Amino acid sequence: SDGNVARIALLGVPIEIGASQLGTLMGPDALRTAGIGRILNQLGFAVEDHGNMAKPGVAPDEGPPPANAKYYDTIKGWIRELSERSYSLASSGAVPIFMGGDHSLSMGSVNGVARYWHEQGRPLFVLWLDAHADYNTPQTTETGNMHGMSAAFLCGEGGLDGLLGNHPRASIGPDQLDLFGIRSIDPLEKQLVFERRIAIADMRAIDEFGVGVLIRKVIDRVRAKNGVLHLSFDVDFLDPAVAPGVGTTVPGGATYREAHLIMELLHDSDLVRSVDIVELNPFLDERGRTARVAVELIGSLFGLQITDRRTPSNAVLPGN
Ligand code: NNH
Ligand code: MN
Ligand code: MN
Ligand code: MN
Repeated sequence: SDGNVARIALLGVPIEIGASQLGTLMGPDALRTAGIGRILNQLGFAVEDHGNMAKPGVAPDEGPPPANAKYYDTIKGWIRELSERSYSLASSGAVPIFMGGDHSLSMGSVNGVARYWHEQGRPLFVLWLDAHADYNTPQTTETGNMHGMSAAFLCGEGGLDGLLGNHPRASIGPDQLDLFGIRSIDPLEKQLVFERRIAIADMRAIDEFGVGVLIRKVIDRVRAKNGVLHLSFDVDFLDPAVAPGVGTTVPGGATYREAHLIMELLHDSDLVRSVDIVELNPFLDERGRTARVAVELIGSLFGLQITDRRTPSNAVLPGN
């Protein structure tokens, strides 16, 4: 062996209170049971499992939390600690996989890796595979659930400004986010996303152009800026028929093969340096199906191929 095997660091982040339904705290262990470590090992990676983060202690009292942000004080405890863990895992040279847990965790995981890549002088782009835009602020949300606010927070939107306390905030620009697979968006959230000119491939665009063309556009944009890519994979991106084990299923999602093709193209791009897998709710799953699909997709993302021959890329992109 070459002594320089790529390392993947697994970290479980069992947050559940950012979501509307309880149960995502079981996500990390379901992914382990479904074989996330084994499949990565078989692909030749050195896999280090850092276990699950412990529930943070009582957060310091910093005055009244913002309105319309449920469990703000508890979530701020998770996010501050996770941001530090994420920064040090990225600094160690490993590819971290953050196993959720609900999507509020991305406020910490992405903040940490963004801070690291900023120091390296490479912009971090974020691909948000999700049925939802997660671009709410406390001013626009209809539910107060913080898992619906993480993308907005990461792009520097106001309203949760004290969340990180004195931990560094490393926001990305709104032009470094790609929302992909979207089919549910709240009215004020929609307005904000359009004002910020966030790139969106909604399900209508996916139906019309296909994921191959649209993912290549994402990849080209990252390459053009010498950036790296964080994949934030909300399993409700998938159609509920493929992935029933989520609290917020929305009909009309990605098929099994569309999702695999995305992962295969991302693997070939060699740009992905960190990953979130979020919103898996084993309490709602059917005989482990959703956990298994998520692990199979991680396999494709890290190089599992149908044949060992590389597919020639001859796609012509619209507008290129
Ligand atoms: N937009 C809704 C909200 O803010 C739903 C968010 N739910 C998600 N996001 N599952 O991925 O509450
Ligand atoms: Mn989400
Ligand atoms: Mn979602
Ligand atoms: Mn590879």
